[in-house]
Amino acid sequence: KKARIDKTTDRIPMYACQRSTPLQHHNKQFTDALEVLEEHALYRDDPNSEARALAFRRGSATLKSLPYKITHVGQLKNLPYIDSTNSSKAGHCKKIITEILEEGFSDEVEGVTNSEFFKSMKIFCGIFGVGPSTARKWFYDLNLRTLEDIKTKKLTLTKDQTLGLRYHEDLNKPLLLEEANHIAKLVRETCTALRSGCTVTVVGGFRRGKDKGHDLDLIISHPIEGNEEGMLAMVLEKLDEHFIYTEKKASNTKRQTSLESRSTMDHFEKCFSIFKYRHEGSAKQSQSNILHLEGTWAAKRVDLIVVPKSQFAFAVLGWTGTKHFEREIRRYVRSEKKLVLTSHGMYTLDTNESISADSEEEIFEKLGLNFLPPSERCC
Ligand code: DCP
Ligand code: MG
Repeated sequence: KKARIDKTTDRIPMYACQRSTPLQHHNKQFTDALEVLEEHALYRDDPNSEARALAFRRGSATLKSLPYKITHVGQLKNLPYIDSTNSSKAGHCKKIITEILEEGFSDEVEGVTNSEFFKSMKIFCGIFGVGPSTARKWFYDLNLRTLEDIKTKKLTLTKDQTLGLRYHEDLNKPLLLEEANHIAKLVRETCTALRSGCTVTVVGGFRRGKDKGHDLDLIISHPIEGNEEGMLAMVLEKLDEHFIYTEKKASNTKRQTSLESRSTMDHFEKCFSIFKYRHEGSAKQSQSNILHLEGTWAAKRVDLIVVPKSQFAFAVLGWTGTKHFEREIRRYVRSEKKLVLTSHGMYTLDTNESISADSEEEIFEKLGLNFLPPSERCC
């Protein structure tokens, strides 16, 4: 029944959603190199950069799924997106891996890593609110290079970017699992106190088993459809003193049902925020369970997403990631199943009929995929 889609070369399936990809794998030396080239491609602005970036990520994702370490070139034979007779992009991945196998490093990767462009873009894009196009403007048009340059130059900044600079040091330190659990607990207790039965689910990297991340992603829901409504405003008000910044996005349920707007961005009511995380021992917990902020604290990024029960399984799947896993499962669904998968649901490509599911397991099942737990989606 669970027919594997055998668009496979040898035994490694083509789509990352068809194979297990653990967090810890055997080929980090190669995947780190390929992901530098992916990142570099994403920083550049030419018509091919997106496709180039994707090709490096696909090659990297194949290597991450291998249950052994690559030690010689012969092992690259038939690997999806690495060994392909008709793709120059796969050839590029193979060339890099071969270089590393033979020389211990890749000239091209070293060159990129040490380039002024890459180094500055990495710094600029590491600022909350700054993306590649702003970063490129700063680099090329204004000749800026360092964080100091950004801080001293009188630039016109968005609200996000101003905060991104103000809390730069905090926001560029990884958010630790322990801290994430602390914040999740506070949000969960606040939500359930406001409305009994309310659920708060950790998604994103922490759900995949990472022990640190760039932010905490939380889905707020309720077992009774409709009871999630209004939760965001209430929880933000209740936890007001814990937030430095909140950027609310209204839900847009009208758009979600029309085919053309099913882009990668979802339409849930959500909030991108900067949370004021107080360090252990620096606060007293009062009886009302509100933490009193005293002493040292650090700014941490937290995303809250409000999801109605009927879309919950899809939202959890869509927000658990990785970004590449999401891209792959959606590509598989469209090409192999003639369906559309989003964080809101699943629909037939031709008639736009909705197919429901109550759990991630059920979604995989209905897609003819073997279930992959979050910890095996680390592509
Ligand atoms: N995601 C999505 N659409 C969005 C935002 C996110 O599909 N508009 C998905 C892909 C991500 C996950 O949600 O894997 C969470 O996004 P993050 O950017 O927080 O990524 P991670 O949590 O995977 O990594 P990190 O540890 O850096 O936070
Ligand atoms: Mg995250």
